[in-house]
Amino acid sequence: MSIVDAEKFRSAGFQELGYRLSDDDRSRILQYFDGLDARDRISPGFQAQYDGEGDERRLRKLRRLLWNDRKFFGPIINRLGAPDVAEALIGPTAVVILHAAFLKPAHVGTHVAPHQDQALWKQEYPGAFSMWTALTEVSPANGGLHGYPGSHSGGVVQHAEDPEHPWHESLAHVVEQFGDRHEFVLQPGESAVWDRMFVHGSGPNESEDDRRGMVVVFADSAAEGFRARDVMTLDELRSLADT
Ligand SMILES: O=C(O)CCC(=O)C(=O)O
Repeated sequence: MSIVDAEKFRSAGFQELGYRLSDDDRSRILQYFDGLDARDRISPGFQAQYDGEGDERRLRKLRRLLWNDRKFFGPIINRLGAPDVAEALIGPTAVVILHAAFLKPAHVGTHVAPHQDQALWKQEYPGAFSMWTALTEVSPANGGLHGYPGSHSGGVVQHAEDPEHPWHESLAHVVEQFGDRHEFVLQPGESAVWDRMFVHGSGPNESEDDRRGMVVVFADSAAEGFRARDVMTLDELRSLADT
């Protein structure tokens, strides 16, 4: 049986997948990010962003993880079952286009404004979805992660500049129209998937503990005009699995 129920996913725009990432892999990833967080400077290839300033400065976001270190992240993404999820939701032409970490550090972690991923991308990616995995506990107490069931069904909604949410354009001004908000309450190692149009965001982290997550984004390389800066096919990804 597939990890994901494609029909339910298409109707709600998201689905929680339960426990996908082993504690071993999770500790290895956390150590990896701690190592980067402890450095004054890290490779520009990670396109690092920070929350907080001075002594309080902490890593907020890292990008292009798989392309920076395919030997480390390739086997882990395979063990997560991500290639099978991509095959179930997109088909054999699915490719990875993005792989990032959202590290929302304790005390200084800022919110992620409600948005649709597709609205923030320069390219149109029909069929694209994200697989987000909790590396720590995730709940409203630490900034959490939330989304709006069914919000994917009306296509791209106009986003706006929002001084309260500096990282990117936001749907905060119209979020009520999407109805009840679903709070993702995830245990470490649990994953969720969402559609490229699914409206989601997260709060500031005022707690004592980091709230960390890692996201892999898949798109359909067979879509008309498909192009992306980074592309990894399912065959390439599966070739990185441990033998
Ligand atoms: O991890 C978060 O707080 C937000 C994640 C997100 O917006 C995304 O993966 O598109």
